[in-house]
Formats: sequence, structure tokens, C-alpha cells
Amino acid sequence: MAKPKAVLFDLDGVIVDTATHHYKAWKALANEMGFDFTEADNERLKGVSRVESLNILLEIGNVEKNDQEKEQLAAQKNEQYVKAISTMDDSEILPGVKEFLQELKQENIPFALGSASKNAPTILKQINLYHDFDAIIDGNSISKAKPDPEVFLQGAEALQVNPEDCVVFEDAQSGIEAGKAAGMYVVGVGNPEVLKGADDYITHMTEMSVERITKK
Ligand code: B16
Ligand code: MG
Repeated sequence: MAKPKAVLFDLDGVIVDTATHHYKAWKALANEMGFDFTEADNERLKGVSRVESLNILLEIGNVEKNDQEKEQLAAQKNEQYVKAISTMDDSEILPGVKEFLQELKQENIPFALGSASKNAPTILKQINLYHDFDAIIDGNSISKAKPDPEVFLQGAEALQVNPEDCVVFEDAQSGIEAGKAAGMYVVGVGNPEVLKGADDYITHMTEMSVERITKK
């Protein structure tokens, strides 16, 4: 593509790896309800909203709950998760992220967050990146979860850039689909055999540069 005019980053799995914290909290909840929840099961929750994650968990355990019970269970999971992320620091930023953000700043390319997480601002503050982002679009600002493009379209609008001039970084299938539905160039962070439909793939942000995107 031509030189990007803006970059949109997913949070969990792209900037930091919070999947293990999510996993432990969901597993504790599952165990309390009397069933197990494996790491393979946890893959299904990546990029998925909290409420939808709970629905998947209950489906795995073959457990039925009413809306009020679901609300209470989601709150219980979140309480444990929030406790876990309260000790995070900038050592948990994934390799190459700081350097790439620095390059974007040097090139005057604005960047925003596009995350499904309602805890995104807390995490960004914990890892000292909150003030680096030009806009933060997260689970608190959107009405439709990924794969709906809303989160990334809001990001492009906040940065006043056309969708086709934006690059999205995503580690979840739902997020890749959201980026493509928004009409953006999408870089998948992870295994191309698992993540389908991205325009480019990397394992770590250390492989990324503005030049690499521009040459594609
Ligand atoms: P919360 P992302 C997503 O963040 C996570 O991948 C997903 O596992 C989680 O359920 C979702 O946020 C909601 O998180 O419970 O903190 O609101 O990958 O879109 O940055
Ligand atoms: Mg993610």
C-alpha cells in the first residue's frame, strides 16, 4: 500500500499479552461451576467481548444461567482480572512495540487503540503508554463487537483519516475480519494458518516497519 496515514492497534495480544490473565480468571469461574476450561478453549475468547466470552464459557460447560446470574458471573470474572492487571508494568509490553511506536512518531503517523476491552485505559496506564495514543477506542465506546468494523471505523474518524489509508494490527480472527470489513490494510500478529484473511503476517512487532508496509 502507499505510506499509511494512520495505524490502529488492537491491545490484548498485540501491545501486551493479557490472555493468560483472562484465562486464569475464566478458568477459576469454570472450576467454581464444576467444569474445566482449557487453554485451547481460551483461544475462542480472543478478541471477543466479556459478555460473549461468558456465553462461550457456559456453552463449553453446558450450563444455563439467566441474565441476572450472567451479569454477576461476568462481574466476578472481571474483579479477578482487574486484580491481576493491577500489577502489570511496562516490562509486559510485547517485543518491538515501543520501537515501532517511536518510528510512527518520527514519521508523524498518528496511531489509535482499537480494543474490545473495557479495561483498555487501565492497562495502557499500567504500562505507561496511555498518553502516547492519539485516540483510544475500546469496549466502552463501541456498540457492536468485532468482527463488526465499528471499533476501527471510529478510530479512523478520530484520527481524521480515510479507512483505506489505515493499517490495523490484530491477533484475533474476529479482529482481522473487522479490519477488512472497515476497508483497511490488516497485519495479522500470529500464525497465518490460524489467522485467515490478513494482508500481511508477523510473529512479533520487531519485524515491522513503515517501510515494510509501504513496500507491500
Ligand atoms: P474486558 P482486544 C479483548 O481485547 C480480549 O482479547 C478478549 O479476550 C476480552 O474478552 C475482551 O477484550 C474484553 O475484555 O473483559 O477487559 O472488557 O484483543 O480487543 O484488545
Ligand atoms: Mg487481541
